[in-house]
Amino acid sequence: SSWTREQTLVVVKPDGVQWRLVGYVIQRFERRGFKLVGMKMLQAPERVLAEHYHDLQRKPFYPALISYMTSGPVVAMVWEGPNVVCSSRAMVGHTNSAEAAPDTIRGDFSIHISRNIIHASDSVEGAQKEIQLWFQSSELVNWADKGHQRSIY
Ligand code: DGI
Repeated sequence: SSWTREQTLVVVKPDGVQWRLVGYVIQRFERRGFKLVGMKMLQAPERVLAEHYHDLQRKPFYPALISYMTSGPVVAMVWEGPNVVCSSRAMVGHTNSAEAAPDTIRGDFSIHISRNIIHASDSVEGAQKEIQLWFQSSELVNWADKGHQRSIY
C-alpha cells in the first residue's frame, strides 16, 4: 500500500490528567487500532508551549491558555497509523466544546473551549513539526506490529 507511516501528536492536557482520562484516551486510540510509538508524562515547558501555540500568541486568550497548559502535568503521545491525523481529530471532536459531537472525547468530557481535555495535531505537516518539538527521536519506538487484526496495511 501507499501508506507512509503517518504519525500524530496527542497531548492529554492538565484537566484531562486531573479528571483521570489518560487511560480512557489511550483506550480509544488502541481500540481503533492505532499504534502507540511514544509516550511521556511531563510538566510542559514554556518554551515548548510558546512554539506549539505560536499562531495564537496575539489572541486575547493566549495568557490564560499558557497558564492552563502549565497548571499541571500533561501526557504526550505519538500515535501511528493510516490517516491517523484525520481520524484523531474526528475522535477528539471540535475545538469548541459546544460544537463537539457526542461520542467524541471533547463532546463527552468538555463544556468549554478553555478546558478541552486533549490536543491532536490538525495536519500531517503540523504533526511532524509538533512531534519534533515534543519528542526526541530516541524517545520514539519503532516496534514491529505482529498481531493486531487491523494490521493489514
Ligand atoms: O487544534 P485545536 O486545539 O482544536 O484548536 P486551536 O489550535 O485553534 O486552538 C488551540 C487551543 O487554544 C484550543 O484547544 C483551546 C484554545 N482556544 C482556541 N480558541 C479559543 C481558545 N481558548 C479560549 N478561551 N477561547 C478561544 O476562542
